[in-house]
Amino acid sequence: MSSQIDHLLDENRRFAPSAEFAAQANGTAELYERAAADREGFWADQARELLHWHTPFTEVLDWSNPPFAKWFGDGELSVAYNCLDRHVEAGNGDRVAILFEGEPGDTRRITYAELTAEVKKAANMLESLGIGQGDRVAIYLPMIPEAVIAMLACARVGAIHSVVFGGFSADSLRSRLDDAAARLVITADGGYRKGKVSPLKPAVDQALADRGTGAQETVEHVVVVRRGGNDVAWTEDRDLWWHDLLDQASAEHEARPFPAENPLYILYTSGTTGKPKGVVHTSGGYLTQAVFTNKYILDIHPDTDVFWCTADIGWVTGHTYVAYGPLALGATQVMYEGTPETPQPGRWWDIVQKYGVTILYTAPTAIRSFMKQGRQIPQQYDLSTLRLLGSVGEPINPEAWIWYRDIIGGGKTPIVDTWWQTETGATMIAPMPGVTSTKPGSAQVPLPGISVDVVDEQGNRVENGNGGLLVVTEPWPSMLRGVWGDPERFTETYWAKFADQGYYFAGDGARKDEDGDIWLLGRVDDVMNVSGHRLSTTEIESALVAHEATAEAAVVGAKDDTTGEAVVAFVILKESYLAVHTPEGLATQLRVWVSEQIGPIARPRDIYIVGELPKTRSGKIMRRLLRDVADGREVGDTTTLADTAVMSIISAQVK
Ligand code: 7RM
Repeated sequence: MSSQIDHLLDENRRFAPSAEFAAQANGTAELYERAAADREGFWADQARELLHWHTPFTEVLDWSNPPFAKWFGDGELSVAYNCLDRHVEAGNGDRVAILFEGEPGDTRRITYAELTAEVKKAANMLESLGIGQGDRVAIYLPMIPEAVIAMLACARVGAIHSVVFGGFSADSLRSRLDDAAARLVITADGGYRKGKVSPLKPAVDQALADRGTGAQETVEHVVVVRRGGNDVAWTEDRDLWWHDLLDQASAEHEARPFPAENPLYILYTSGTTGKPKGVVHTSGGYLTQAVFTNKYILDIHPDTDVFWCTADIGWVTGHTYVAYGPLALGATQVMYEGTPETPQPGRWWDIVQKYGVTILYTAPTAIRSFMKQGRQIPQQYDLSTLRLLGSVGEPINPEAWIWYRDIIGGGKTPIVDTWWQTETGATMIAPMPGVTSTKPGSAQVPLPGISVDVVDEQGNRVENGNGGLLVVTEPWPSMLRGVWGDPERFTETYWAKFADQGYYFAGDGARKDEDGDIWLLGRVDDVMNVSGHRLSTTEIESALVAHEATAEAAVVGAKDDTTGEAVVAFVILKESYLAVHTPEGLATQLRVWVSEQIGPIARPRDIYIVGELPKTRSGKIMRRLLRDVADGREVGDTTTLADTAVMSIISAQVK
């Protein structure tokens, strides 16, 4: 089978950085030169410059037993000290670390001194419960400061946290608790979502209910943060209030160093099939790349910027760009608990205006949903403080990119499209703002010190202008160190496909353009084969979104007697178009449009106009479920969907 993916869509717009932006940017072209001259030396320099080491390392990379890497292996550091104490010791204790905005409108300003004190108390609390190095702690919390405090407290005592999305069901929680053999669960009496308190504790109770199963055996305590204020069922001796424990805990706690390779966290990724994989990240290398990318790709200046990454802490983006990276850098950041449309559709822009946010980092799914509502909503707010915008999680279609820059960024902000994965731990491919001229829709270039390529099925590099499979060709500091409890699955999933070359297989399709810039084309599993042509979901979706009536689109390959697979599109229309056009008329228009834009081969056989698309909590479209609908099969596992009702609505609509 050929891995060549046909290329259909050309995008020729270019945006050079302004002289003003380039003059103040952290990043410089020289970083690329330094890294190219000595990759490992470059990362060693970054680790020394950006972090405090209790015991300096002498070894940089140990790759003697691939794919099991060790970075800075004989060094020792405290991740929590790097994120907290050192800023206080440097005289920045009064700097605000977290500007918290609750969904109901309550606010908290937490300085570095205050955050450090809270984490010290929480670390003492963990130790009083017998939690120490290597123990697993599950965190099942809303987006409130306690989530970050709990993560950092685990890091401080050398325990391994496993954050589980607050939206996941009792079953998903249970399987994660079982797999990691968690000793402690930290949860809340609820969190605010869409104007209501959404409970969390009942799911924990249910996950621990069946006597004799794994989690029931290992979980000793459930610590409950009071947030929603609602009553909770209480299991005596097992359940404890967070505030009771913290009130009793001392605010003195020395940050002990741990080896650079001490595991920091497990984060479960569901993937498309099989049981969730517990991706393992460790300390020194992870934190190095986390800080590096916050500084040079997100261009955070800790003394002047107000950074806002909108990701939930249940997603890896919330680990690297809310909890660890910004805090290790000493930055000030906004943390928002609720949903974007509560209590009104302009809530995010209200927050940007209120706190003077300068850097916004969010996902294409959010941008497209704002496009759907229309520009008149953000235009009611003063967004002029924004100076840089970031995108993560999916390919950002050129139309959404341009809208983001024009409507949110006032036509002047650089946009950094950052490609990475739970497994990579931090950004791998992105333009460097102030250095790279950006191209709407392309993540463009690997970071300094990161080596990626696009190859065919045999692992041969493809020429510029061609598509294939994205690989990482050299180990990197924040790479996953394994799959929890399953080294074979680690090797099999990521390293077996290109074992001869020793490449990491990312599972994404990609193309290199004539300049060698990288365009992500979606998951390889989602690539369609229409009459022998391999078509990427991304390009057809981008063409659909480029039509003025379309807000969002998902494309899948459905079984077809004549062409093998046929393109089937699920499309959400902009609100203003729904009122004046019939769905049938628009579907016909869109089929013609795609044909004109990128060629008849990509013309959708069927277009379904829908109200919602099935998405994970981090906003990724679950095309696998749409494929089930398009093929007329029963819809598969929907447990990781943000809203499980969506699939029944779509199935009913299609029938
Ligand atoms: C950070 C994160 C990883 C998958 C990855 C891609 C897709 C992420 C981009 C992107 C195109 C991007 N971690 N992806 N970022 N595709 N351009 N800038 O999303 O583990 O949840 O997902 O997400 O398919 O493999 S993740």
